[in-house]
Order: sequence, then C-alpha cells, then structure tokens
Amino acid sequence: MKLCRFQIASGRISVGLVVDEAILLDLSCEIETLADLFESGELQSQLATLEKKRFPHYALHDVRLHAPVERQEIWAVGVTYLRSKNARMEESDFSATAYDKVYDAARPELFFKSLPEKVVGHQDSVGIRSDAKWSVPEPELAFVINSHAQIVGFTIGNDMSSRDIEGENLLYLPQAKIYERSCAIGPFITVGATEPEARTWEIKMTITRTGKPVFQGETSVNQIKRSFGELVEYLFRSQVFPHGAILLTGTGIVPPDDFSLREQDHVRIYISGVGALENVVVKV
Ligand code: DO4
Ligand code: MG
Repeated sequence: MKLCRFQIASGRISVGLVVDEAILLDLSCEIETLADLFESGELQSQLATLEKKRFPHYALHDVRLHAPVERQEIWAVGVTYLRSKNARMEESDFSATAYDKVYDAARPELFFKSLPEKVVGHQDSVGIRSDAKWSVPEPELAFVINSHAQIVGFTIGNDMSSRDIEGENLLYLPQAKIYERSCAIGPFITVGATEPEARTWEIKMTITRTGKPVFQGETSVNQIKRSFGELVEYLFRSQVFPHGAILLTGTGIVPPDDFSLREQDHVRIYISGVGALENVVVKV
C-alpha cells in the first residue's frame, strides 16, 4: 500500500491512499496527517479499513503530489555501500582514511540533512550550489520512522551533494550536504514491506540533459552493508524524534568523476516497490 500528500488545484494538502495504481483516495475527512497514521500502532489494519470506505477519489495524474513530510526531521546515513566508500576515498586524500574507517566501524556515519519545511517534492526543483564545481544527486532508499523508532514505511530520497566541497575538507560536509533545495523526497510512502522484501528492490537513476540520457546507473537495496535495525538504533541513540524522522540510507550509485550536474538537468530516481522521484536542477 502507498500513501502520499496531495493537493487539488489550490485546495488544502490532504493525505492520500493509492488504490489500483492510478487512483487516490482522499483520507482527509478521517485522517489529518501522515504522522497520525504512523503513531497509531495499527497502521496496516487501519489502512485496510480505510481502503474499504467511500472517500472522495481522484486520478493520480490530476493531483499535485507534495513531499510526504510534515514535521519529521530528515537525517541521512553515509558510506553504507562499498561504491560510496570507494568514491569518497578517490575524491579526497585528506578524507580517505575517515571513509575507510567508518565503513567498517560499529558506529555508522549519521548526519542531519534537512528541516522538513525545506524538503522539495516530486517535480519540484533540486539545487546545485553556485559555489560548487562538482555536484551530484545521490539516489537513496529512505526509511519513514515513527517516534517509537519503528520503520513504518519506505520512500525515495535524493541527497544532493557538492563533491568538491566535501572532498576539500571533511569539516565542510554540512556545506556540501545542507543548502537550499538539497533534499528531495517522495512522492510515495510504501507501507507494509519487510526488510527482506525491501532488500529485493532495485534502485535506478537516469540523468537527462536536453532530452538525452547523460548518466544511467543502478544498484540493489541489498547492497546496503548494515541492517535496517542497526541504522535506526543508532539514529535514536540519546536522541528523540517526537514527530518521527526520515532517514536516507546512503547511495550506491555514483556517476563517474568527470560528471557534474548542470542547470536544467532532469534527475529520475526509481525504486521498485516505491515508484519514481523526478526533479529538475536549478542553481541556488
Ligand atoms: O560523508 C559523506 C556522505 C556519504 C553519503 O552521503 C552517502 O554515502 O550516501
Ligand atoms: Mg548520501
């Protein structure tokens, strides 16, 4: 089952439940926020009940999909795929040892990525910094986690990054990772999938420039080195998330070193089991 946040014309943003792939049930007369569902503890049975009710419904292509984020903080984990570790070690002599060590260390690399209100949604624009020379998207499976540290769903995240700034000095990581339009999430949250099921999913990314693909890459969620529980457990150590959290789980797709995003590039991230997140690049 898939959930989303959507809007019709200039109306208010509602919580939607996708049925039959292309139809959206408007749950707003019973459900005000996604968090209400995620905190209830009875998510699956609640959705099964809601699905049978006569709610207003819309064709998916008639609505505007918003990022499925309300008040959740957005965090990210890094160097969870071997491909990511190798890319970071090549990008910087200065930081190579740090990335090598964190890949094998018990404690993962966790970093704050975005305030919820700064997240951009499907078909919105993602940013490349105007002071960066080497910018890439990072296509990542994202966990949707409730305040009790339970993974309640999965969505798609784009951890936009400035690799030259990150590579210059590890202490510049927040500038490489957190800037205007650097985090895209959505459009759907898949609920009810287990970790073994999610590990069968493929992640694919296509970057298109003036209508032609300039990069295509793919990986599998199963390449994530750490267990899902381990990642969530570290995120919640000595930390509280009263509104829940979203955790981007690292990238396993890295374009070649001579590739940098340009304005107007189109980034499409597809995760089987979730859907596709598409954004156009702007300079910020
Ligand atoms: O410190 C580097 C960040 C790594 C990252 O974002 C990733 O592996 O996805
Ligand atoms: Mg990343």
